[in-house]
Amino acid sequence: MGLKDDFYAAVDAVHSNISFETTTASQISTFETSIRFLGGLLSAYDLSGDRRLLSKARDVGDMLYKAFDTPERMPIPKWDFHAAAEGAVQSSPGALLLAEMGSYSLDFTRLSLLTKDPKYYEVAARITDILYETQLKTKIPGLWPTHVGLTVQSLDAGGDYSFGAEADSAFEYMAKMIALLGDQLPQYREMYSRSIEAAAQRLFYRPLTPDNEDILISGTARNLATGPQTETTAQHLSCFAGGMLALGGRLTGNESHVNMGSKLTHGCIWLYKSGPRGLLPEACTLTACPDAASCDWDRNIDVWYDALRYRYGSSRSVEDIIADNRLPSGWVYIQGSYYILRPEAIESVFVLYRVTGDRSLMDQAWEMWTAINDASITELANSAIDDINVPPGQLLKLSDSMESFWLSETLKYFYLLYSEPELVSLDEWVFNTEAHPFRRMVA
Ligand code: DMJ
Repeated sequence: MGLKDDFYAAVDAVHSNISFETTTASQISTFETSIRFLGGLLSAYDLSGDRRLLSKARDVGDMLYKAFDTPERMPIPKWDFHAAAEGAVQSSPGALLLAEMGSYSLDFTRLSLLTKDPKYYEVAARITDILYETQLKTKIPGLWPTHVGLTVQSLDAGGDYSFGAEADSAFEYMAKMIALLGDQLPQYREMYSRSIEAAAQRLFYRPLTPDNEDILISGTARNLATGPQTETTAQHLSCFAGGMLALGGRLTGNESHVNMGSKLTHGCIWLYKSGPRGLLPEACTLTACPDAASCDWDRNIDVWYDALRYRYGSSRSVEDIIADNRLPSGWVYIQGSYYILRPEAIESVFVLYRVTGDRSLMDQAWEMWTAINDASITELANSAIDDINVPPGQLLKLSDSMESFWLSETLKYFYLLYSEPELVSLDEWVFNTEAHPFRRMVA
């Protein structure tokens, strides 16, 4: 943005005032520290070349490396940094969330490349090898569950599979490692391709919409006694998938992925457009078209009504259920009505725009921006919102909180969407999951 004085003032402050040798927190999140602190410092170094940032990144990497010092060589997700400093014996918990296990590859690999010390890459690669070995042996081959065991034998522990909460970036990093390394490790291409093949069968569905849009949503697959079943959920977090397929499709030369990525991105744009106050809440449940190839609202409206009766009972009319719950057309349930300024939808719009050059995406993003800013702006900044599904005319209750990803991701993707494509070109840069750009090895 050209804000160089502010940037260097921040670098001076990081250099002089921030130490990663101590913390007042009793525990730290290994995953969040990696994607936000390590990723942020590496990216700032890649963008500026200021070696003070690389030195700090190395401090964070060395600190995090200790969290992998367990018998299984798996990370401790909520890590007692102080006990570790005193030399306590460490062990991983019996199970991990997939995102907590599989989201180190990009940041740790970039750190190894920049420091020329392979140890960070090696801890992440060990996890990649386990994921590779188990990927086709799970209950939904190609996908790993959200809850995973620590070994090859116990990995397929959970029963839920999705690109949403607790899993997302493990999948995202398969595609992004292809970008970072210029496709030099075929393992990542293979893992990315396997996961998309499975997701197209088990996670993606076409929602029933009043205008019969040909779009896709990434839902949840649950393993039941009768076999895997797709649940028609929609999470804000899953909206990164459109961008992942657009990028992955372009990198692997698979245009069908780019097309699916476009449908998924337009699915999230539709969710914003039809959602309360023009926003997509954290999580909701929709209605799937019975036949994805041809889906007519008028002919299928009973499918929506039946889903409503099934969820809310048949003692009230569907009209009352829709009105009482303030449900947009085709929506069945809003299980998370809060809004925390997340980036995933605009992230996919940005990536799809850079991949396809489709300028109509800018207009659609502007509608999203207007709705977000109108609902969340305060005198000082933008705030998360406790509940966006309140009666029309009622003031929204702001939560007086703003996650760092509003600045590092959401605003950055909006800004870059309206900038020239040469600014942080995707031919030269790959974004980590917190939207910190790393320089790619091969343009
Ligand atoms: C970010 O911290 C990252 O994108 C992460 O991978 C999951 N989602 C949040 C923002 O929603």
